[in-house]
Formats: sequence, C-alpha cells, structure tokens
Amino acid sequence: MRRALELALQGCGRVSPNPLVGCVIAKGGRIIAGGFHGKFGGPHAEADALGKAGAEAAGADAYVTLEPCVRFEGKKTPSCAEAVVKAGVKRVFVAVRDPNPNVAGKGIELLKQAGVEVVEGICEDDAGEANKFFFKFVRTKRPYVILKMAVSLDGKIWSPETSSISNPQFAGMVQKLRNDCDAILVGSGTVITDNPRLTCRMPQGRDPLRAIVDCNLESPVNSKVFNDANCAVFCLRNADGNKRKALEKRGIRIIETEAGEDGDRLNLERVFATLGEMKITSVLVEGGRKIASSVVREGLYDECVLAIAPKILGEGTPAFESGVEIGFGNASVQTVGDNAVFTIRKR
Ligand code: AOF
Ligand code: ZN
Repeated sequence: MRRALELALQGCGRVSPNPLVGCVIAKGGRIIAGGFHGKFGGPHAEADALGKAGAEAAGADAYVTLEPCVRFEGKKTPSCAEAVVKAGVKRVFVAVRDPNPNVAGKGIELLKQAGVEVVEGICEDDAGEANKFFFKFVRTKRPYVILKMAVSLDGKIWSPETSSISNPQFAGMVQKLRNDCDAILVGSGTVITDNPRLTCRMPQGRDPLRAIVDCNLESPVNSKVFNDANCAVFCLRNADGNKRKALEKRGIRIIETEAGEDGDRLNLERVFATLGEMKITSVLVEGGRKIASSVVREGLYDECVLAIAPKILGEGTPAFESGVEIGFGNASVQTVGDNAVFTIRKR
C-alpha cells in the first residue's frame, strides 16, 4: 500500500478535480505491476495497473489507495470495480472509501458480491492525507485552502530592504505547492507592490489558475499576473468598467462578487464557493496582509504553512492586522534550512 501511495502522488497537479489514486498488483509477495491515475479523463489507477499485469492479474492481490469506482452517469472511464472482478483478482486491499456519493461503498459492495475478498483501512490516514483536496471538495463543494506565509522573526512579510524573507529551500516548497494546487489567490495589494508572476517554476511543473481579489480593479493591466488568460479576477459590481473591458479582451474572467460585512472587502466565503463551482479543489493563498488577515479571521483556511526566517527586519509590513490570532494548538514544525516551517491545521 505504501508503494501504491507513492504511485498515487505522481498524479499531483494533473488529475483535479479527480482524486490521486495508486494501485499495486501483487502475487506471492512479489509486485507484478503498479499504476496510477495520471491525467484527468485518463485511465484510472486500477486500469493502468491491470493493463500492465495482463493475464498475471488472475488470482493476484490488488492494493488500491481509494475504493475502486463503479459506473455512474457522466463518468469518463469504465468501472474499476468491474475491471478488477473481470481480471480475476482474488483479494483487494483498500486504503479508504471514496466519499464521492456516486461511489461511496458501492465499489466495495460490488467486489464482495462477486466473491472478491476485501480488506479495508490499510494506511487509511495517509490515504486521506494524500487526497485531502478531493475529500474536502467532495464533502463541502469548497476548495481546500492552504494559507502560505513567510514571516521574519519580528513578524514582517515585507520590508523596503529585503526582497525575499524566506530561504531558497522554502521557495522550492512553495513551487511544489503551486504545482499541486488548482489555484493561487492573492489580493491586488500584492499584485501592485510585488508584480509577481505566480507561475510554477518547478521542472515539469503545472501553472495553477491565478485568482486575484481586486475589489475596484486597481491592478495595472500590464501586471505579470495578466500575462495569459489562466487568471480570474474577483471584484465588486461597480468596479472600473474600462479596466474590466481591457482585461476581458485578454480572455481574463472577471467575476463580480458581493462585498463582505465590512464593506471595503469582498465576501471571501463567496469567492471560495465560486472557485468550488469552477471545480477548483485547492487554493494556495499567497497573501498579502489584508487577504491573509481575512482568511484567518473568518476561519477560511484548512492549513496554514508559516515559514519563520531568523531575521529582524525592523521596518516593514506586519503579517497580519492587529487582533488576528492563529491558534497553534494543532501545529507541527520542521526545519527547512535556517527557517522554521510550521504547518497549522484548523481543528
Ligand atoms: C478509482 N480509481 O484511479 C480514480 C477514481 O470520470 P471518471 O471515470 O474519471 O471517474 C471519476 C470518479 O472516479 C472520481 O470522481 C472518483 O469518485 C473516482 N476516482 N476511482 O477507482 C481511480 N481516479
Ligand atoms: Zn476507477
């Protein structure tokens, strides 16, 4: 199952809104074949592995990181549970059930009905972790939200003196997060002060959708985030009409959203709900202070990845507005070069 989980992760950033799934076929303690779901709309993990195993699959065991799927309306590929039965697999080890209501236990049931032995719950926690985006999305229709921040020891995210607060190793982690997440979200403040590209520069990486929260469409039209149409801008109803036309001409989606309770901001809950409707299963929030503060204050994150760099910047922009609190009750810490990186899960 550990090998199957390793294989599953090879689909990172490639299969959304589908889950990451890996499958290993084994016989007499020996692995015959392994496969994974590598592309949205493409073959499932079981189909990939069974295809490689061929006739050898008869009488073998299958290890799958997610319950094999069944037929349902609108599905793009054949039923994996049926394929497993047809191949003559004797036993199936399943890490976790598929929360998709179209599957949810029906795959396990089909296997058992056909006389296949099923063992559930192998590496269940790791399998749930690997598919945290899919699980949250299927259960709530909202994306999994990761708030990423790099902060100096005196709590600043920006200073006039320093171009980068965290170290290159953490920057590498951020590139991997960009590859894995369906969208990156920033506010117009970040676009205006940093003019970032917000692309994934990891080798063979995949660029996420760039989601910009810009109430009054204040970001310059020649900002790098508007370099291509893989971008959506959330604004208020009465935002600058000319700016809107200029962006739309470039193929950029402009999405009107209601204001939040304090009037000068967008209702971020609505923004995430809309991203969910767009089948965005995961969002990496990359700042700045205003967005990060709202996300924390409104409890909209699932996970906060907070890098603390051993620097005192003195002057600069504080990470959060005053009064914002992140509970560290559910945090783990790792050292990444000379940075301490906290991963805080919302309980
Ligand atoms: C599996 N193995 O590798 C995956 C599964 O439209 P389709 O045919 O790609 O089906 C998508 C659904 O199948 C998806 O929503 C999820 O419930 C399940 N994904 N199941 O047995 C796989 N990727
Ligand atoms: Zn399937």
